[in-house]
Amino acid sequence: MENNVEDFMKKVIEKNPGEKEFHQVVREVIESIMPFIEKNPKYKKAKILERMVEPERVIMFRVPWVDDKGEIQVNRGYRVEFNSAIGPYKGGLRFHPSVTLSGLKFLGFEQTFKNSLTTLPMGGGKGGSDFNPRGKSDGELMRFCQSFMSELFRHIGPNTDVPAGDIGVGGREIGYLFGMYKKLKNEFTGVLTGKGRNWGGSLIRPEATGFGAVYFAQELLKTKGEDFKDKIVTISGFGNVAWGVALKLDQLGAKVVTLSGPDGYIYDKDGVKGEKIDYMLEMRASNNDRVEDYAKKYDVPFYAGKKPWDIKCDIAMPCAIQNELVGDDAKTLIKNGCKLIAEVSNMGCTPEAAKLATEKIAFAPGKAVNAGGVAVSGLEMSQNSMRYNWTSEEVDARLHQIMKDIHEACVKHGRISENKVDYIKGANIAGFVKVADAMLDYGVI
Ligand code: 2IT
Repeated sequence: MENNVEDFMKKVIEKNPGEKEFHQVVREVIESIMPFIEKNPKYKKAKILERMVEPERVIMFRVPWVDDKGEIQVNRGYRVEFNSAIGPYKGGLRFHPSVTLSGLKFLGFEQTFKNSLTTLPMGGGKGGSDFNPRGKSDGELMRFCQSFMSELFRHIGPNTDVPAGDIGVGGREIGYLFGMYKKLKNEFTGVLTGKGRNWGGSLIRPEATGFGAVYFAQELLKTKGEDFKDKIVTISGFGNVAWGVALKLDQLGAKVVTLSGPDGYIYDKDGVKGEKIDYMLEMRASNNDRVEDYAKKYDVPFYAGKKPWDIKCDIAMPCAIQNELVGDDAKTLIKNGCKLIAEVSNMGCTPEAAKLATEKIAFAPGKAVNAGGVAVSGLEMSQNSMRYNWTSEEVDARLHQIMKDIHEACVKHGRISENKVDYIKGANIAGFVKVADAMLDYGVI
């Protein structure tokens, strides 16, 4: 088995040199799926894994735009259309200076499994640009988005590829992107999700990733006879995802004591609640990309250049970016009595951190925990197709049920003993089967 994983990885590394994040995510998936494949030779014979690690299509393009000083800037745009076996490519757009092809291939691969887990008919894709929104004016953001869409529009469509937001892309950016698409195509369709309420967006989509993550963690806690009441939770990030998590945790009586940004983290021992949660939206809209403003406004300690994982907590929920919680952080959390690491960011934990948490406490992987965001995107697509809007109660109830179903699927495929579930294994196998079976049905294509 070990050999099979190593042989497989050797080929993936040779074929995709230097793509570190992509190698990392493929290894994580392959390690849990290989034993399953060995037991089910039909997948092996059809070379399903070999086919799944190759994106169906990669689009890379120039994005020129003019800044406020009249200077021309050139960024690179991407869309990785990874897998359309069970539906149109679906996944967010990330605008962040760290964006590379490797990073988007990791995210697109991960998205394929995540979207399959949601139970909705969506394939996997991801895109974005190395554009840095920090410090940009509204006009600059708009011109960048318009230039980006003036190329992307010819590759996407409501039945082909449906992008959404991710880091650096929220409601405002989706507005600029959708406006340009609509103009170029002369069509009003659900080609993007995360749209504004008045032009085809779904209620609860802004909250969905965070709410879904908390619903998933709630299910996991339930298996241990626990709930969120009076729990101390450390979270990282301060953007849309962290906001939704903080909002739902506050409703459930937990106390969120940290937020973080690229500048460091804040520690609020009284809890991030009430208007402090609304203030997170202001920080995001300011384009300053820092949390120190929170510390100044609410007079709480700020730790420059640090991550919040040395604060004592019951539950840790990383909500920022990949590999933000490493092995040593996991050790500190476990030593301080943390009982669960629920990864909300995509691949937020390094393999060492995820393994430690799985063995010693409990761990839930991002592709299951954060699937609520794309799940409500799927519900937005359904509403757009029907030309109808559901109430927030209806969308929230559907989201809640989907997260319960994802948790159940993880338990079904990931149970390793009477009181232990390997959620990484469970999520990977559950996500794989649906996509793989569809690929078998299509033949070699
Ligand atoms: O990582 C993710 O699942 C997202 N950024 C959301 C994707 C979507 O299509 O809503």
